[in-house]
Amino acid sequence: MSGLILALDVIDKKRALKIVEETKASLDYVKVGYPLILSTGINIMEKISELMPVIADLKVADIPDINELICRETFRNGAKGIICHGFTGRDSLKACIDVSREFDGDIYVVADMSHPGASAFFPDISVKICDIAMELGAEGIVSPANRPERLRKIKKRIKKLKLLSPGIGVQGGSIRDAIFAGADYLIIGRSIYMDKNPKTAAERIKKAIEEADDEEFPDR
Ligand code: O7M
Repeated sequence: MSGLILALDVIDKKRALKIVEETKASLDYVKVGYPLILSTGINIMEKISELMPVIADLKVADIPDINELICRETFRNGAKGIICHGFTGRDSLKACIDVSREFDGDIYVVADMSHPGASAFFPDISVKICDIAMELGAEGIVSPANRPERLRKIKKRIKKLKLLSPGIGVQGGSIRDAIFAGADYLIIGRSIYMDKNPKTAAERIKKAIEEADDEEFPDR
């Protein structure tokens, strides 16, 4: 069964918590990133984690010693998972994964991206990133749903590692394509929090995920 991760890219604390309260029955995780953390403070992760497990999307991409410090502070402040970049190489990613073990936390590694400019680097480096992430024991990979053929190749490569996929709705990807390509979790933001009723938007999306899951698809 595929899951739903809310990308909570709002910058108001009250609004953020209200959206989580309203939508949590349809969610598996809440992803918080720089917009919310920088505008409201790092404590927002503890607050949200009282309602839902939090994945901190910090796209960590520094030298190993600094990655270690970043990840430790992030786990200490309530994150269950952290999203890191993989292009920095094995030692930098290993520093993140070593810290995750201290907290029984999860590291997810970006292996491709959804915006047009990403094509300057991806997918040339995607397979290498996936292989390093698998070798080091990452929990999952992030790769976008608006490039479903690339997503499918990544899932074939990473097999049992979780595949988290953004780029749905506003960025052009579809729920069905993402699930057929092998996504385990869909990362969705604006289609939920910009809706005039985030609760029903999340319910609608959850239902569409369940329907796609139930469809027969030979190559899955
Ligand atoms: O559904 P949206 O377009 O409003 O939000 C998409 C979220 O996914 C947003 O939080 C982005 O930071 C994130 N994302 C991408 O849109 N594209 C990527 O290539 C990667 C991510 C991401 O989650 O990286 C970890």
